[in-house]
This record gives sequence, C-alpha cells and structure tokens, in this order.
Amino acid sequence: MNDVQMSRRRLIASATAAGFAIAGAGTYFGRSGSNPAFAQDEVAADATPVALGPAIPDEFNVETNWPYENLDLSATRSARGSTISTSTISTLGDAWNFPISAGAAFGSLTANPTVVDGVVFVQDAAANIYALKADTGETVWANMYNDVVPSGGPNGTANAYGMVFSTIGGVGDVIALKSDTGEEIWRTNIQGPLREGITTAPLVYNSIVYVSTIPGHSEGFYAGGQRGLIHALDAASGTVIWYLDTTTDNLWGNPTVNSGGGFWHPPSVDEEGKIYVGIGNAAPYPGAEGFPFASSRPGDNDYANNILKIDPSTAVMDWHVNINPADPFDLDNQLTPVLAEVDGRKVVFTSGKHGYVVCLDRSTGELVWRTPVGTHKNDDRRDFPDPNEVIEVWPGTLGGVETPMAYDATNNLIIAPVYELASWYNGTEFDPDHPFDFTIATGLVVALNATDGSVAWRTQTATGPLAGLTIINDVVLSGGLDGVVFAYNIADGSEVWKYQLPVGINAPIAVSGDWVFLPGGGPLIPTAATNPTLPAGGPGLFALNLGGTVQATWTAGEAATPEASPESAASPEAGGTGEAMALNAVDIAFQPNTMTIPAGQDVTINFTNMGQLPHNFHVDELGVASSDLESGASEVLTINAAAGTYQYYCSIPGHKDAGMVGTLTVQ
Ligand SMILES: [Cu+2]
Repeated sequence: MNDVQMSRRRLIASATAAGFAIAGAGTYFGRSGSNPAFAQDEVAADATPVALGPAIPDEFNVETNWPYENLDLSATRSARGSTISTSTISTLGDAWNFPISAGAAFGSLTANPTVVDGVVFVQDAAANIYALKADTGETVWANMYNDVVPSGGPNGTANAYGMVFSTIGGVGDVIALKSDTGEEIWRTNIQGPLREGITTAPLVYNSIVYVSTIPGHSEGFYAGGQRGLIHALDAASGTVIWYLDTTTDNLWGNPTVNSGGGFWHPPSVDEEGKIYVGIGNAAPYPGAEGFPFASSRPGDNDYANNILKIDPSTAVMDWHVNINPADPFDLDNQLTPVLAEVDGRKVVFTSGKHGYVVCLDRSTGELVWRTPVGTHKNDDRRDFPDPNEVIEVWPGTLGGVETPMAYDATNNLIIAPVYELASWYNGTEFDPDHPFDFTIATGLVVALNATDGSVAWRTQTATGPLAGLTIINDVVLSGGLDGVVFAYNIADGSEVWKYQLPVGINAPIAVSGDWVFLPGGGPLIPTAATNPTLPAGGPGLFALNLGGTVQATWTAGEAATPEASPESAASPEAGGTGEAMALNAVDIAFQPNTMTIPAGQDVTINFTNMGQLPHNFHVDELGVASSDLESGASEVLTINAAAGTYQYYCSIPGHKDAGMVGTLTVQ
C-alpha cells in the first residue's frame, strides 16, 4: 500500500508499533449481498437477539447521562439537565484531571467520553478503557488493551443495559464489559479477511450492538479489496446477527485496486427503530499507479459517501442517498446523521468531509436543502485530461465537516464545525511540494437555520474545531489543536468563554449536569489564540464544573509557544567540522526542515523530540534512522554523506503525510 493514501479521517492515522496478533476473519451469520470475499456468506440467519431490556436502554433516559458518542439517539449533542449557560459559564473551572498518555501516532485521546450514573468512561487511542468517578476522577477500574488502533480512532464507548460496549479495533474485537467492574462478558472478533479493523464507537439499541469494519488496519489503509461492513451483534452474547457490505460486490469494477466503505461514527435511530448511518469514502484517492484520478473506479461508488437508512429487522436499506458520488478526493459523508422534526416534518441532517450540510426527508430520502460550508475549490472536479495535473482542493482531506455537528431545537439550528485546510493532489498522490501544514489551518463554526439551510451566523476560529460541537442550553462548545476550548453564544456566535488546555483537543466534549469533560490528548499546535502562558500538564481527561477553580483568561495576540518549545529552531546553515547540529521534532514537523552539511565528513546531529507524540528521523538514501523517540527523548546521530540532496522524514505512520519531512543538502 502506498502510505500517502492513508486515510486522514481526523488528525489521526494508523499507528506506530506492529506486532499484535492477527486474528482470523470472524464467523458470519447471514444476510448481506453476496460478497466473494466471504466464504460463509450463505449461512442462514437464525440468531435472534436476546432482549436485555427496553429498546431504548435506560441509560438514555437519565438527563445527566451521556451514554454514547453523540449523546442521544437523534445525535443532537445538546445536553440536558445542566445549568451551564451564557449567564453561568464564567464560573466553569477546574475540578480534576486524569493523565492519559497513550503514545499513539496522533495523540492520546480521540473518543467522546461517555457518562452514566456518575461514572465517566473514556477510551484512549490505544483502546484502553478507564472508568472514573465523575466528581473526583478516582479510578473505578481500568482495562489496558494497548492495541494499535487503525487510524488511532475515533474509538469510544457506549453504555447500555448496565454494560459498556467498545472495540479493540486493531485486532477487530467487539467487547462487552460489566459497567461496575470492567469484567469482560463477551468478545467477538469481526476482523475482515484483509485484516479490516474497527475505528468507530458502537451504537447499542434494542439489545443490538452496531459497529463497522473499515478498509484498513493498524499498519495502513486502502489496500485493494479492503471493504467496510456494518455488523449487528446480539448485545447479550456478541453473536453476529447480520452484516451489510457498504461497497458493491465487485468493488466498483476493480477489487484488486479499489477499497472503501464502512462507518467511523455510530448510527442514529428514529422513533420506528430505523438506523441512519454515514459511510466513508472510496479509495484509492486521488488514484493509483496506472489509475490516476479515481479511474480505477468509474461510477458513483455506492455506498461510499452515502447516508443509509436501514431496517435492522431485515438488514435492508429503506433508502440510500449518495451525497458525494465518484469522489476522487477523500471527501466522505462519515458523520452520524442528526435527526430532528422541523416545522412538523421529520428530517435528517447529514454531513462530512465534503463540506456540505444536507437535509433530507426521513421517510423518503428526498432532498430538503443542501448548504456548502467553508471553502470549496475543485472538489467537484470529475474531469482530468492531464493525469499529472496538480490540483488544489478545498475542503482538504481533513474536512470539511470533520467532526460531529450539533442540533439545537430551541433555536432551530443545525451547527457545523468546519476544518479549513486545502489538500494538493496530482493524479496518484498528495503533491509532495504541498505537504500538510497544520499551522495554517483555520476553521469555522457555522449555524444554519434548520428550516431552509440559510446561514444564521458563522464565526471564524483560529484553528479547525476538531473537538466537534457540544451544546449546553444557550452555548455551543468546541476546541482544536491550539488547546483553546471555547463557548459561543448560540444566538449569534459571539464568544462567551474560553479555556486553555496544556495540549491540543482532538476529541468531542461530554457534559453531565454541571460538569464538562474535555478529552485533551491531541498534539499542541499553537495559534495566535493560544494562551502565551500555558497551564502545566500533559494529555488527559480534564473535568471542569460550575464552581471549580476558574482559569485566568488571556488576551490573544502573538502565537504562543509550547512549554517544551525548542530554543534551537536553530542554525540551518550550521554544521561545520566537529560542531553538533540541533534538530528537533515538534508536533508535527521538523525544526529546522532544511539543513545543509559539508560533504565527506562526519557531522553530528543532536536529535530531540520536543513534541508530545513519538517521532523519529529517517534518511532512506543514507541508511540513517533514529529509534522512535518518546516526548522529551534525544538521540545523537552521525551522518557522513556524499554531495547531494536528500529527504529526511518521520516514519511514524501518518506523520510524513502530515508534512513531517525536510531537505538535507550535502555540499
Ligand atoms: Cu513523527
């Protein structure tokens, strides 16, 4: 697999170490389209779920619970039972924090925490699950799986019927645990035949667990033939009741090159028990050797980038709508659909990396309205006469609407977080002359009138709001990799509160009553909005409550510098005889990213990882490679090279794609 084709679903990618057990494909009962990849395809379905309780698990009926990723079965992310509002949020302050350092390729935390009956459940980016008392942070239990999760997440937990459901995605396991002890009740492996793993948090409804495989595993994504399958499992036993292929039988005409499908965020459920889910993309993107610009997969590429409405009793779709057909640019419809009743009409809002918010009639799938958010440029291109053309595409591969939206029934608003960063492509890969530069990413929060999709307000953010959106009464919360968590007045988008984490935030926020749980585990990439005086601390779960210790606010200005910032952003032209050169890794770049050294003599390089993520230093042509350095670690390297120009890069999966490259000139 070409590593530039790796998915960049969030600011996460497939992770570092290999070496976990490779499990066999799961046992499949039943129904789906006939899929030549699966030998057991024609096995009859006779598994009937055992009722564990009411269709809507009791956990959903407690206002101060946050039982699954997007809060309620309509996925509104609009918290109930809280007194946090524009008039009280100034007293929201620190209560406790729980350090979580998973050492995954793109940070420790990518999942939305869940909260049930005064206990917070959080899964880190290595699949470990912690149960913490919500008021003290005291550990109730912790299950350490230390898996290398495909794409590092999003991951997450779902609480239902007194249990916690989750996944260990690298090995393809779905697990059910006792809520109070963490004791495992069952474990089912659904890994696909090409090691397709799991990246989603589950949905649990009507005694059934919904999860999906995705076209990749912990070492890479989008090998030819990999496809994502939705699975429905009996919540009592873990038995697979059905699965549904989200691609077509011949994988859009070329199963040796193409791959795609699967869901990354759990489904939502309507009053009739029908399931709504957004599906990931088609690959390869933008193309593959010999197949530039998606020419290996002519046609619409269903069900990539679709929203599906599924009858779970038959595993048959009531309807499906392809939101971004024949997509060459990784612009998925990956988010959980949001359900609402607007002016008496039952509708569903769907969105994703394509950067459109789309409103459909729930009974028919008919389009009600469709509104672009953020910058759009060349994303609708489908004609590519020159296979070597370099194209700037907005939204880029990180979105668009990368992270969850939220719906406010009171003000009739569907609100979208928008990540603003282009991707540059040639026919087969990201253009090497335009690597990712997260320091120039910006963002928007856009509130749309749910009736007609018109813009009610839009507010620019200093970086992309990767924390998604969470509504509490009349405020909407988000945050990003600059570590700034902010609250906007839902009436007009004006900022009413902000808070500085010591790390970036790359996971959605949970609320329980007057408590807010911030999963702060992303790399810190400061912007002009970042507090120049960062609070001490590292990645973890940060609990704030009304009446907690209020953080001093600050005036935005010059871009802040991370505490661990290199003093030696040093001397790219240094490197004479006997003089050691300083090279630093930061998140996610080298400083400097150009170095010049003399030819034919030993040059010593002091390589230090100043970032929070693991990094390394590789020059393939010279056979030079550091070990993987944890945050704060250093290694001395010696290079003796002939004159020439060499590329150096970090080989942690995803980091090179993220722009972690430099040029070494030897003269
Ligand atoms: Cu790296």
